[in-house]
Amino acid sequence: MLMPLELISFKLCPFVQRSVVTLLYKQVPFEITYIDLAAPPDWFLEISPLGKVPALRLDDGNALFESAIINEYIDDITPPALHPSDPLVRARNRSWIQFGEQCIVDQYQLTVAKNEDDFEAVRTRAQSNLAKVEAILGNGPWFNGTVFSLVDAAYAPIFMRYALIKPMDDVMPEADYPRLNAWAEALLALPAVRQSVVGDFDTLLAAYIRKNSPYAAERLIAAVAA
Ligand SMILES: N[C@@H](CCC(=O)N[C@@H](CS)C(=O)NCC(=O)O)C(=O)O
Repeated sequence: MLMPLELISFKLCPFVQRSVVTLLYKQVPFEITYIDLAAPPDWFLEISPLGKVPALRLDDGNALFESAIINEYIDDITPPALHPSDPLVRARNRSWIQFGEQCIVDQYQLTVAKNEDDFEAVRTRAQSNLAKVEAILGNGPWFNGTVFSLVDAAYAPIFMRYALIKPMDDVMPEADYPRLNAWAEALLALPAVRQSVVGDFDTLLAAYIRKNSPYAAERLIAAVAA
């Protein structure tokens, strides 16, 4: 019998969102607990050695950390598997999930860039990394073709955030990234993705950007917050 799962979260975390997408897509019951990352509770630091979310607590006292690992565990205990069975395809999927972490970091750094030079440098790097994903994508609609996988869950948070800032800055223009745009469109139409963030996500993200970088706020958020 499936044990209740508790996902430890921060409302704006794209890595947490990878796991929420997986849980919702697989219709796995779970609870979500939000913590203050600036003042993490002791019990959290005991289960997440780097002090990072997501962490996943099981009701038998065990806990896991790292979004990619958590997602594989969720997938393993809730068949049918989203992760491919072929060892090479599975390994390749893991590689691109790992690469997606850098795409998330690029995107985060864009939202905290303090000035034009920083912003442009990060934007260039983000686009260069996105181009590497564009180059290996097939016809879709998902990363592996017709079958949804953990790679899809891993990239959905990136596309949601780029879609939010698109009215101000289209980092992933259709003309240059046609396959990424088609993939993003398919993902953002999925209920498991649409429901994977809190209701006031746009406002919270805008406030976060404003607080951390007035410069990035000016470049990115006019369209998502009054
Ligand atoms: N590789 C980790 C990255 C997780 C991560 O960086 N989470 C951020 C929030 S989005 C965090 O907890 N930061 C707190 C810190 O670095 O102290 C994963 O995939 O789970």
